[in-house]
Amino acid sequence: MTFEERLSLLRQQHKELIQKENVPVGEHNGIYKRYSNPVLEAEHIPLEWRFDLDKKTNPFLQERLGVNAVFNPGAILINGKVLLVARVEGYDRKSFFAVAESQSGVDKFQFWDEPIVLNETDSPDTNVYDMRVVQHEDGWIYGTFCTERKDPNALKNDTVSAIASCGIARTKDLKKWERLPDLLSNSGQQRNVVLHPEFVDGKYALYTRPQDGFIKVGDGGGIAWGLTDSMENAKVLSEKIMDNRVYHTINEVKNGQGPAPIKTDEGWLHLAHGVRNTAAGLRYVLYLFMTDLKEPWLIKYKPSGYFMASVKDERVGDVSNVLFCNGWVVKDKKVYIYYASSDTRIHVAESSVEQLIDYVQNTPEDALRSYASVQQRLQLIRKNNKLI
Ligand code: M1P
Repeated sequence: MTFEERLSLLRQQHKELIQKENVPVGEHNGIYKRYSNPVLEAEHIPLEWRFDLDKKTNPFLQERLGVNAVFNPGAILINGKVLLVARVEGYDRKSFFAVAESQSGVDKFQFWDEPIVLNETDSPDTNVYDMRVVQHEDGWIYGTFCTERKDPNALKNDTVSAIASCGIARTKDLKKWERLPDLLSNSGQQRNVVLHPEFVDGKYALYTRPQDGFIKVGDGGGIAWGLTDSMENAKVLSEKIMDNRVYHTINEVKNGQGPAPIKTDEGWLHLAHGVRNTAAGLRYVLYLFMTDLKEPWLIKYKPSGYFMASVKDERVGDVSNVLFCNGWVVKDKKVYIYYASSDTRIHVAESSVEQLIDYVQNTPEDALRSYASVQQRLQLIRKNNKLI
């Protein structure tokens, strides 16, 4: 095949992929429905970002800068379009952010011409990932993300230990970003920091996740709540755990706030991830809860167990058995949940605010013991049997 033929084939395959329509698949839980195809994968990345398309310098049309995965996107609705700020990870293991947009929110996502250029602070990031994108009532769109650097106190031969902190940037259009200083807090490590969209007591409010080690939570852990006077020099001096880790539950090992919560008449709807350990490694699932409208750190409803866990092809990837979500949008009364599976690809699930409120308010809480869990189920069975 000539250079020209191969290029034309690559272009054709890419076009077909990004124009593919997506359809809901039969899901019978009454809570949400999944869509059949991932909305973004590594293959969606434009050819110009991966190949040198100049025949003179690349006669074999080789891929020069491969992309390994596209996952964990922030999400925002602007002028009726869904914009995903995806985590794009190259073969070199470095992640960066790139915006892809779609009119429908379920298919035909297309990347903008170039990835986001995020300036560094005085302490350059080694890796940045998992941006939460929030339209704040102060008028700015904020991105909070994880910035990872080598632990300066690591022993000489330790090439693994890292420090995770919360990076902050803001924008009006997702094109031009202003990098702000990283969040200061008393915790050794911070990932999964999310900005609450409204002021609380005149301050910016953050959902944090204090932990002692990069992977291990140590004495920390749990989704916490903290306030800061400004986002230009964000500083959280006190973090109050609002959703703790609990023995033998889906978030026994750790958890983290997903996207910013959605405001409803009944309270703030939250989506989070919970992690437990297994013989096969960590298992990440998604769960939902609702907090008080005026005091968003107070949990009013928390259904037992998970809301979504990986199924079928979602189960396998770079880090298998992981569902992670840091982006959702409300569009035309529907809620689109952009979740990533196994640190590899992005999917969408569709629900509505009404369905999610019903789910959080009417699903029993975790009974915490097998006996009590059977009682919950008996209650359901006997109620149903009376209907016959
Ligand atoms: O590999 C699973 C996830 O692990 C981390 O999440 P957490 O901080 O909750 O452990 C992040 O690296 C996330 O990107 C990743 O999907």
